[in-house]
Amino acid sequence: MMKRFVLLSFLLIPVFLSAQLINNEFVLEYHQKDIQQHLQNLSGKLSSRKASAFEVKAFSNHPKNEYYTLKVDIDASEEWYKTLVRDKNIINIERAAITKNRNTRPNDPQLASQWYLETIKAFDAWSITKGGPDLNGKEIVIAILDDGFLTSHEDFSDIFYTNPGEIPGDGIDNDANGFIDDVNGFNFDTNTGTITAETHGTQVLGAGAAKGNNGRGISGINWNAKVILCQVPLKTTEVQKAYDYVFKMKSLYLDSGGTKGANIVTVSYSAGVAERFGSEFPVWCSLYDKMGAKGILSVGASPNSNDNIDIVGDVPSTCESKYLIVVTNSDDNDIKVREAGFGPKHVDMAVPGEDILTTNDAISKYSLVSGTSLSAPILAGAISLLHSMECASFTEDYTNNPGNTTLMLKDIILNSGDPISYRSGSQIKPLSEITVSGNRLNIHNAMIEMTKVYNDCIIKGPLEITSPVSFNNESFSFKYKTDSEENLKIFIFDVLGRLLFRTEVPFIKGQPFINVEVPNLLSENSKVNQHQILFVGLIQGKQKTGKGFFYTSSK
Ligand SMILES: [Ca+2]
Ligand SMILES: [Ca+2]
Ligand SMILES: [Ca+2]
Repeated sequence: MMKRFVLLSFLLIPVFLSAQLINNEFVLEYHQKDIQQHLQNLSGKLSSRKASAFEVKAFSNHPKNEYYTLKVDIDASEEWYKTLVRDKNIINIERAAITKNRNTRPNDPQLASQWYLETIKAFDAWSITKGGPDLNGKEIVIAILDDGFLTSHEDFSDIFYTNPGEIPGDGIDNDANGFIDDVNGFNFDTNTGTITAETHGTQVLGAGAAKGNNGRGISGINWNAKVILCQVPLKTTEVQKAYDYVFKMKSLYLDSGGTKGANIVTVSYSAGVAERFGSEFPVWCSLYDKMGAKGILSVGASPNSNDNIDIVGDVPSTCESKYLIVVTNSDDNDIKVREAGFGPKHVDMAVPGEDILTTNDAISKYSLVSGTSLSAPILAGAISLLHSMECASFTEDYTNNPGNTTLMLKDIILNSGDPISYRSGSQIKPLSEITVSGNRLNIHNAMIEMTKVYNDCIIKGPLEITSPVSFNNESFSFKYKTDSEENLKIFIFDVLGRLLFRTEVPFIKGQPFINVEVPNLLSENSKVNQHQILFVGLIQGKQKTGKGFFYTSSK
């Protein structure tokens, strides 16, 4: 009995001594309506005289919201906590905590370059898609949670999601989603739609989503990303409110058939609570599953310290959700940066985060910075880019079965990366020893893997006929690839170069083949024999290609 007591005390001491936890603030998950009355009843049973002084608030204005924040008197906080943990009516309870931004260490701006774009094969990926809407023309949205964003930065032109149902600045929640004036997102610090500038968030935002090909600054991974901004103070309660908002906006989007809310496919957060475990934050961790079931793949940054987080802890890195990818930081030698977290159970992969040129404050505009903070949004940008691929069956699967399709996408991203290394003393060892996949992100490889899972994906490139030409008396068809959207001119020649047929068809986005009806034309053409070699020629703008095929008339 004594032994048990000693062990328990030992386990509890660090929890109560921690500076990160806010001992008298809690997040509760509760399914019944009148939590005020329930807590009132509980407080009457507590021995502390100060137990009756408590303040409970729903996360947002929804009448049946299942998340609440609870503040109690500090002297009664231990008794409250023990009672609430035992209370079967409370589904989950956690203490609030202070979060800390993952570092972005400034570096010498003279070294400025976007070296990592070649490493993660972004240029090859951009030959397939540069981002933009999905095949149904629906916007693809990245949610970013951070401390603030310089929205007026020159390289953020046209990158922000705009809530179609919200009128800015009128103090009214026009779309009745529970958030007043949430036009480009929401400020969870001030409870307004006004986003204000902070350096960390501005650096994170640019790495993932700076505007590409606009003649300014840098390029994010997705040239045409739409970002929904969630400004969060360094406190877990507000972080969870922001995740809950992301969940609600995606749910609204799905429930309204795309007319309300936002088509959020990924959410990135580059901060957390170090040396804590997901089991201490059950409400927070459960949000990743809730978002994941709706099709949101979350990205988290491991700490900027050479720690095994499986052992020392980190939140959200140690949340056990399948829908969360936790990244560590790799450098231009493809080696894990020493000051970056690892963990064979909880750190999934490496993404470059060292010496990253990104957007900065209004004075310096751009800056070279380092840290897992940059790795996370780079991955989020890559996830959104994969959603922009022209893969009809992927887009259909994602619409009909968002949760499973998101898990499939996660598998592709983890497994298509390139294996890299880490330093252990003077030795170089495989990263697979200390992370889940052992890989560093390779976006182009991920796209190639997508085409294997979904065989209707369109790989863009110079004009080329990519399949044999099939032919019968009525029509001919072939698969092709192109990087242009101009009309396609199609010609059929015989071996002597005589033109037998010509037509012009519009380029159709998302259709990787051409099928041309030629009723009676060839069979009535005296030049066409029953069996002969013909050639199809394809011209689009200044590009030309062609292919021979063996024609056999059925007559
Ligand atoms: Ca609103
Ligand atoms: Ca409004
Ligand atoms: Ca740019």
